[in-house]
Amino acid sequence: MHKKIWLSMLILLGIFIWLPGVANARLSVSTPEETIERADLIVTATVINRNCEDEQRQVTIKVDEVLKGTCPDNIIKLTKQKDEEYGWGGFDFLEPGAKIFLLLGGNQTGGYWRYWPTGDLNFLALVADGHVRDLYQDSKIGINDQSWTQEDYTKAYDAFYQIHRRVTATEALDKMTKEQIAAMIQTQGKQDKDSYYIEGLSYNVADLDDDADWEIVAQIDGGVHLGKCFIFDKDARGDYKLITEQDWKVEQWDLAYPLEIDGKKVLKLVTRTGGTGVDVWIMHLFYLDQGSFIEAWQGTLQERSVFKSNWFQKICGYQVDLYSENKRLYVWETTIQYQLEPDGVTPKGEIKTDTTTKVYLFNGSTFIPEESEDKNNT
Ligand SMILES: [Ca+2]
Ligand SMILES: [Ca+2]
Repeated sequence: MHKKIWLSMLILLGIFIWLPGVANARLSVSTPEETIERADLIVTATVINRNCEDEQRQVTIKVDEVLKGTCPDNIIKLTKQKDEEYGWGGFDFLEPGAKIFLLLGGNQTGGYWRYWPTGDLNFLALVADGHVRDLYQDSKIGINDQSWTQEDYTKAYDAFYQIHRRVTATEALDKMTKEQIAAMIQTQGKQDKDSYYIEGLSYNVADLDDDADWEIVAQIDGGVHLGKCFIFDKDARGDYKLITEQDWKVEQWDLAYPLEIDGKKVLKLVTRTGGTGVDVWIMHLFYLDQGSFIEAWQGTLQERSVFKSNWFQKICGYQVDLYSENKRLYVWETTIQYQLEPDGVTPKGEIKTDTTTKVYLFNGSTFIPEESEDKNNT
């Protein structure tokens, strides 16, 4: 209530600012905290293009992070006509390539979103090294008896940024310890607490589901063919929850290049299994769906086995045709079989090879063999 009265006083009294060349100008400005509150949208962005003409300025930015509000557009254009009395105010953007912290107003009209700076001044600051650094084209603001300097704005904006920004993977990892991850596995895992081989634990963070949080991927190596893997996802309360525990010895998390399939971020994981004389590498395709782990497909990548004097080998390749209607997954499999000489290495007699191709279709959830799809349709 008190705040409301104060606000309306501001409007009545007007706001005096010190702007070069403009004495006691009346522009739309507010205190650092009020500017943050007034903004519909607060983002960090990269300046892509800047066009300054005599009477109009236009800047194009690419949104990097949304810190407040919802922003349906990745690319935003801001335009301002020159004001005869006040000139450009603070509408003077940086060179293309600059990283900025920007406070915006926005609304939807006629099916399109329109954006504009929050107020006439102090809506733009530079971002560097994970902090809001300097207010750009700053102006000292005086409202009644109080005044706010560039530092006041920068400090308030940086404080807001630190709370709402997405931390980098390195920063997220710095906040975790192996003991914490081990404790999470021991308390949430399906096995008995003391049966996990924690000495073999390693972990990393990755964005598996395109939300603002990092997911944790962890694995335990217990031997050539023995291991476990775990994925933790943050729940609505901000706590990490174990969403899958697999008896997989992970050889490779291939998380950097997801396949975009039906809006799902499908990732690759290679595991290894086997036993005496048998060594098998398996490819898994998986994704997270609303906090659930879904394995979309698994298949052999390589298999080698020696049984007495028989050598068996399987070599496979796969490729998803992302341009096909059902995101067809092609799998090529070549088998090689022969007898071994007594040295256990040299082939003896005929080498039998056979290559087959299998096709799978994505049914919206997993990859199923094409033949079963045909059966379903007839
Ligand atoms: Ca995520
Ligand atoms: Ca998540």
